[in-house]
Amino acid sequence: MKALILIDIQNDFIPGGALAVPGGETIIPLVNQLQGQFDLVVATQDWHPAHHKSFASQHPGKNVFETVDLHGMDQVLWPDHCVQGTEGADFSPLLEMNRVEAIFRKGTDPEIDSYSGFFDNGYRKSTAMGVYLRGKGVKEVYLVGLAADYCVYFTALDALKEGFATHFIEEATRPISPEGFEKAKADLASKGGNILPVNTLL
Ligand code: VGL
Ligand code: ZN
Repeated sequence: MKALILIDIQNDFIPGGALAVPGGETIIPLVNQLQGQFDLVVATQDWHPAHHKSFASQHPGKNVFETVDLHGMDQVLWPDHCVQGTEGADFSPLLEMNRVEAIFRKGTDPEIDSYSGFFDNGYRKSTAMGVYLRGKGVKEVYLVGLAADYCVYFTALDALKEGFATHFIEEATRPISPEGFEKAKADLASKGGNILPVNTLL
């Protein structure tokens, strides 16, 4: 069984949103087209309470994109984004959601960030996405969505750790930073991930 995981394709990560990924909207037609090739489609949703500690607004005197220490871990400070119940946290209206069988929400604990769809950044809690996918007989996961150098990358790392054959579909993701994208791809490839050009699937 092969699963397609749609990562954080939410209004705030698309131009016009609070933490827009350049060109983020351009992946959506491709993501919609790819869904038909998979046995199972699931999605993750960044879903923060209003005063989440990953927000620069919660650290007086600090700026967006600075790094601080948060409970012993490095934390990049983000603009307020994907606040629970807001339009920014909604999936893009352009994204086909009918085939999505489950949605895994993350970033709900105000004290810790969560880039991966499997665990928070400190591995304190699981979303149970791994258990769910195994329960469905999934052996291979294909990752698409936003942002390539944060949530897609960290989800891919955990997918590898969880024992899934892991494919990162290059053209169906966009990064916050181009350097971050190159580093993420090199690191994933070195750890056994497959950087897959989309034309092999179409
Ligand atoms: C993300 C930064 C903060 C992402 C989420 O979806 O890549 N990045 N929260
Ligand atoms: Zn977030």
